[in-house]
Amino acid sequence: MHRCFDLARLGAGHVSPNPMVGAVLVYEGRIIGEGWHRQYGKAHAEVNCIAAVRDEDRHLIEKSTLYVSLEPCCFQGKTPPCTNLILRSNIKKVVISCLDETPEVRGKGVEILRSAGIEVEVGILEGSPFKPSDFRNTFVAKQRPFIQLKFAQSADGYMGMNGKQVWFSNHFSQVLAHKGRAAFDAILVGTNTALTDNPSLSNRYWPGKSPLRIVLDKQRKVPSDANLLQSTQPTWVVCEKRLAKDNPTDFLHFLALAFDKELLENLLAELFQHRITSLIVEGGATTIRHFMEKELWDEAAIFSTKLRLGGGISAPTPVGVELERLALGGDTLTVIRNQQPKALNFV
Ligand code: AOF
Ligand code: ZN
Repeated sequence: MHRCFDLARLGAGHVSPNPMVGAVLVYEGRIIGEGWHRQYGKAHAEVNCIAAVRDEDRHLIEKSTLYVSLEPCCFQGKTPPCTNLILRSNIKKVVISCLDETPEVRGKGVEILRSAGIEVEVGILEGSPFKPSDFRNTFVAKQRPFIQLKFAQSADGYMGMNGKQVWFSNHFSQVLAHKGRAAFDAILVGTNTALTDNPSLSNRYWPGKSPLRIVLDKQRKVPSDANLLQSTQPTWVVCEKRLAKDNPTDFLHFLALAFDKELLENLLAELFQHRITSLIVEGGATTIRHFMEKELWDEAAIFSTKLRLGGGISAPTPVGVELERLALGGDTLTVIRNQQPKALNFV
């Protein structure tokens, strides 16, 4: 299953709003085929996995166990149901990590396989951090993107200085942060961060795409020459009112929303409509706290450094279960999973 997860992640940045999925076919301890969902609308992991089996091993398919990181689909979407392929291939055992929360599937894939006499195991590695199905399953079950709060903090618990950019995480942390940008659909910052740091929010240190940028700019304080308003990647300016001089282009979109108590819910509903399945909330502290107050977050990725700032803006303290702790040179990445993330189901 770990191998399935690794394969699945090769689809990061290419499959949204579909899930990343990986599959391996194992005969007596030997992998005879593996595959992953490579591109939205194209072949599923199971299809690529079975197609990858060499001619001399094809007679072993029906005696093999299929491991797959997500419940096989059972309806005709852009591609045919994988359950049909599994039945047709005469596979007798299927091991799955997570159910597919897509309403047309959600357990029906397993049911179809079991009622055909296939042995099915579900739930392997379900509690892992960064599960490849997290984005999709959160998106369909909670009707909002999977939300990661991401920030760096000093050894004495500060996230930055008032009105001044401070850079304190190391290059390993930066590379990993950009890997996240390649995998997530969108990245959001508040006005103060846009003004103080002038970030470009592009992905420069990892192969792959850059995410959709979103800036919360109620009163339109971010100047038009700010890095994040340049035409390198699609960008949404979320504001209270559109201005006459606004000039939307292919990459720049102005979204007028009321900056009231429901702002985040309304913004997330808009992202859901646009099939954005994953969002990084990059800062600043106030914006991150707004998401925390509403329990509108799934995971926090905190890069802790050894540097002491001696004062400044206190870092938020998201409460949840620690899923992972990773040493990155002198920095440490801690991943925390929210135990009570809120859904956005208006129905
Ligand atoms: C799988 N294996 O590798 C993936 C699945 O429109 P389609 O044909 O791409 O199908 C969409 C459905 O398939 C939806 O339920 C989505 O969660 C699932 N994705 N399923 O069996 C895969 N990527
Ligand atoms: Zn499928």
